[in-house]
Amino acid sequence: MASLKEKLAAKIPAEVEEVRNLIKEHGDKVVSQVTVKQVFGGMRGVKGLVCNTSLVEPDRGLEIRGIPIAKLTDKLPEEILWLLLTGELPNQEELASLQEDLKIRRKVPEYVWDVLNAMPADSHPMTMLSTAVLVMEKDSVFKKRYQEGMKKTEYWEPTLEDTLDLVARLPVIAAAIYRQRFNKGPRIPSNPDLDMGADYAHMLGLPNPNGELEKLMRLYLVLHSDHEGGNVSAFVTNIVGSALSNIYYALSAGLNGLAGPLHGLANQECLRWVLMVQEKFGGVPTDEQLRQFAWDTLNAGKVIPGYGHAVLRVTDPRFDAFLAFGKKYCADDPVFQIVAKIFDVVPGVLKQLQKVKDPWPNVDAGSGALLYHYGMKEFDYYTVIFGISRAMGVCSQAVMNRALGLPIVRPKSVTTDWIKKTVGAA
Ligand code: CMX
Repeated sequence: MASLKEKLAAKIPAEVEEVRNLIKEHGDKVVSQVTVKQVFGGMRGVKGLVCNTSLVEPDRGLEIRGIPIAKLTDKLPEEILWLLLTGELPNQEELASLQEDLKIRRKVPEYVWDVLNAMPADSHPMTMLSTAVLVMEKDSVFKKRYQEGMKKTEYWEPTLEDTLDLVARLPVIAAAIYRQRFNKGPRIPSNPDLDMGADYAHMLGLPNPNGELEKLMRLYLVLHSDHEGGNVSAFVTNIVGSALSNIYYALSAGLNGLAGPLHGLANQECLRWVLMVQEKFGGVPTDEQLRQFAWDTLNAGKVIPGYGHAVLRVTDPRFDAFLAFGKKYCADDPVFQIVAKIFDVVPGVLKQLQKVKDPWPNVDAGSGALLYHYGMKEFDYYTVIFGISRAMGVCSQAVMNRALGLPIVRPKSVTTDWIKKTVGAA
């Protein structure tokens, strides 16, 4: 049975060869053009990056290594990690070997706790997560091997080592942040008999009725794991990593991007909005009340969190998966019922705005209500769960980028004057 590293070592040479030949034979062919609107519009739609771990098509949503996310919702996060890296789902033996490896790596260095304890008590949980990741940089295997002078073709190996250390430790760190930041009592030690999602649920210390919280955590970690290469967290991790900064530096930077309200923080903002609805109407509102509330939000110059997307033009299949979970396990919960009603009403409102290209819910629209249902009422924390999941995708991308020997990223910027001259504007 091959370990993850052996499996990758066997696959990488062919991928490197494929890309080398592609560049040699077709290197000068055009795959994308850039308009002035795109230059000023966040490069939307410009094809200038490679990401083989996943793809997001506007009309289909996330596919991990060619498999639609809807077909992966019963998988474990560890299986998704293997899939992201190798392009295949693991067999039982491979999964067992990866889980064993991750369990050994779960031990968090003591200095991480010292740093977290020294932070201001009201620090945002995402700041705590990003800091904890950054402080572990001193133990990076990549950094050590680079200083010793390794060959470029070996870069991916210590990046994989760092990735596995990080992925294994992040749930432990994230659970500790939850307990420290929200005065939930001492840290709960990891249970080596549990898989990643179940162990995370266990370390949070929240009720786990009929094992539902651990089911939710597994699903959560699977759904947020990757979303191709151009979203803020993936892009930032990629750019920082391309300078050969180790993955701790790169992931910490990516997490800082995830902490923005237009990206990962939208899930905490979304639940805030749902609870405002609940408070204002004393429960589930009528369609008309909700429509008016949505308009009030928009007229106040705010976005409706959890709706819209830079790439998607259909309901996010990850939202569908959360909705299905809610219908199965907590259909009677009024907060979940409001989420379902928002899905009925808000797309119609956003369509009327016309400028919104995607009126449909994204992943952040439904997840918060489920966490809330299982007793996690501290919505400032929600993006942390997104972060530990997203780490699997962006770190896998980093391993592949190093395997392919991709260079430092350095697109060209121009001035507004240059653009004016180039397009013949007055
Ligand atoms: N509510 C109100 N207005 C919205 C909107 C929403 N949910 N979604 C888009 N718009 C507005 C934009 O703000 C923009 O307005 P201006 O031209 O006045 O600036 C206009 O519609 C066009 O935007 P777009 O091309 O449809 O969307 P973008 O690619 O620029 O932005 C996104 C995408 C996600 C930032 C945006 O839809 C948004 O702000 N949504 C709410 C926040 C959110 O849910 N973010 C999470 C996304 C998923 C994730 O990364 O985690």
